Amino acid sequence: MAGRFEGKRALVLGVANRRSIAWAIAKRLSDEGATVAFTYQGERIEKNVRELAASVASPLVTACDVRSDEDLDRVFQEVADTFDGGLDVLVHSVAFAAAEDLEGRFVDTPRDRFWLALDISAYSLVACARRAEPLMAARGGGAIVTMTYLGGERAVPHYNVMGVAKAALDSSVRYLAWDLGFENIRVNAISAGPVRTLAARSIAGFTTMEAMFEERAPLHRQIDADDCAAAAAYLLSEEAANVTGTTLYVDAGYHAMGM
Ligand code: NAD
Ligand code: 0WE
Repeated sequence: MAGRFEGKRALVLGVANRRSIAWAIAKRLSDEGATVAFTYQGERIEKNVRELAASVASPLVTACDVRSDEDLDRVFQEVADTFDGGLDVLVHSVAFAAAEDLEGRFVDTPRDRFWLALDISAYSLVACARRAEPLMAARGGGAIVTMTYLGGERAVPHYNVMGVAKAALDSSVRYLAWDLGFENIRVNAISAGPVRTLAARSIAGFTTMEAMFEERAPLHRQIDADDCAAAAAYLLSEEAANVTGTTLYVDAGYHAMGM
């Protein structure tokens, strides 16, 4: 494939396995010439991520729990050491809410689990962007992409506290775009339709939701992780040089409908 990312250095957070949206994006960046560093959340998925990373000759695979400032400080230090103090691309594809909060009623969300979901799913983007800023500024600019979902703008039954977290994430994209624009760093989101990943498969009623999606979306078909990767590659490339603070919907048109 033509090398839109030849000579570019990327950091990807959020690969759990080969189905992860983050993996599709990382593979696409690598296929187009990027060198890609990875983080993984815990020992449980370390082997998966190391194998995937090795297949794209990644120079850095390191642990990162985005709730930990110490982890984040270490990760960005390792990235600086690996990439000679520079970073061009950051992919944030991380979200978490307690399983029980994606089943019951939103009104029952307790305080600690509300903040857990917002910490991992929204604040983590801000925490990463702040640490990426000097590394991207050293390269004359950069681009950041995060993954969001329509449930942050509309009430999607059972998405619950994750929807509130996505609303905070979406707004963070706009404020980060303003702050980091001074350094020629762009910040955008991709709003994806349902994709059968690890994070989605365990969700009760996911199959019913897919059927409803296919019926109501203008294109009457599912989207996949590679569709997200194509959109991410665009937003992260020079072709999107004047695109920042926005959301690109990769959802077969579902968001455009009122019925
Ligand atoms: P996934 O399970 O493959 O990815 C989620 C990732 O979040 C995992 O790699 C997991 O390790 C990571 N994570 C969770 N808690 C973490 C923590 N404390 N520290 C570091 N990492 C942590 O599932 P996915 O569907 O690829 O999800 C990626 C992103 O895409 C998420 O932001 C999700 O909200 C978003 N998204 C998914 C869909 C979908 O239908 N699958 C649709 C729209 C948006
Ligand atoms: O963002 C997501 C899912 C994110 C997610 C998934 C899990 C499952 C396992 C966050 N935390 C957890 N915690 C777990 O313990 N999506 C956009 C996919 C998704 O999730 C839904 C959806 C859709 C779509 C939940 C309810 C309704 C629709």
